[in-house]
Amino acid sequence: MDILQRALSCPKAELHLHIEGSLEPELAFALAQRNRIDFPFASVEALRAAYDFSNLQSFLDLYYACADVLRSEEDFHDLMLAYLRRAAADGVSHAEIMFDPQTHTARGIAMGTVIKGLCAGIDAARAESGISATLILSFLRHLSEEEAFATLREAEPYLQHVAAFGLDSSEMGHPPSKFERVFAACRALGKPVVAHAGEEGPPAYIYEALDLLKVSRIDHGVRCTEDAALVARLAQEQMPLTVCPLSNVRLCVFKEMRQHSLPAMLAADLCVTINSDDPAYFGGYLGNNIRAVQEAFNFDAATWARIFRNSFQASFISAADKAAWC
Ligand code: ES4
Ligand code: ZN
Repeated sequence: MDILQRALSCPKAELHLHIEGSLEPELAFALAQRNRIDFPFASVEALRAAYDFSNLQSFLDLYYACADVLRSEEDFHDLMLAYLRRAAADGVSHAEIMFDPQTHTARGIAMGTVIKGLCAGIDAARAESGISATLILSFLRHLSEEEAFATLREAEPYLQHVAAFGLDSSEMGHPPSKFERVFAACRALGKPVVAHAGEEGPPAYIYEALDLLKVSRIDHGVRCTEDAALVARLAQEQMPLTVCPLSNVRLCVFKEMRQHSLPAMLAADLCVTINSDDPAYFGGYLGNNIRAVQEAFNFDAATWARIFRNSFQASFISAADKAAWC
């Protein structure tokens, strides 16, 4: 078997995936019809044609608009099951999945509807293929600290279903420091925290995520290579970075895959993982990210083995389960 085929079939964990970003146009149209919603696109093709992004915000505008078709517990179940089926086909045996409750509660969808639906999808997928998955409740950083605290309060009855907390949405102008107190409250619940930092934002935001939010992983972090001292620290601490190659190219963080900082990050001994972010919007699931990276960089088998070992090491599964996978 060649290196690519082995990489595709190797057991791996996916640690950076927004469930709302796995909403395929076909499912979006089906849910719009089921929920009798006037969807502002004429066809699946017209919607796909709108996937022409110039930066993070241009994507987020469409991503939030499409999420409007998600209304019932069944919708969230169907979305989750569809993602986990595709992930399992790419060799994913464990996924830690972000969801944005504020995108839904702001539209009058109850927190319980979102979480119960997503958990039902996780249970169905596990029964089908054995894949395991947990949820990361992510706060929208363009909203206020007060709104984040209100969301945390609404989630209280469901915290047994929340493995960790995250921070996503528009990065520029919304530094991690804005959520220092929210994240302290999350950590006081005994849960790990992660944050998007250094996707579009500067290395200073990565320092803030480490020092103020006390994250266990940095989501993206690809701009760390602009700061040698930061790279040295991330390597020394073996701080995991959840890199999303196709996302970075689609959102113009890098002009093309060959310009991605991934090889430099690996050369600097960083704990890199590869993930799909918003696969319905960015050109594919984990398998397609692996194919695109291999086409650009032609990694050897040991590098792929290291990346997938990192994915389990960086996950929030038990030490015993890590030992079994690594
Ligand atoms: C996101 Cl790529 C990205 N960055 C920040 N927030 C997000 N939410 C969904 N995808
Ligand atoms: Zn993301």
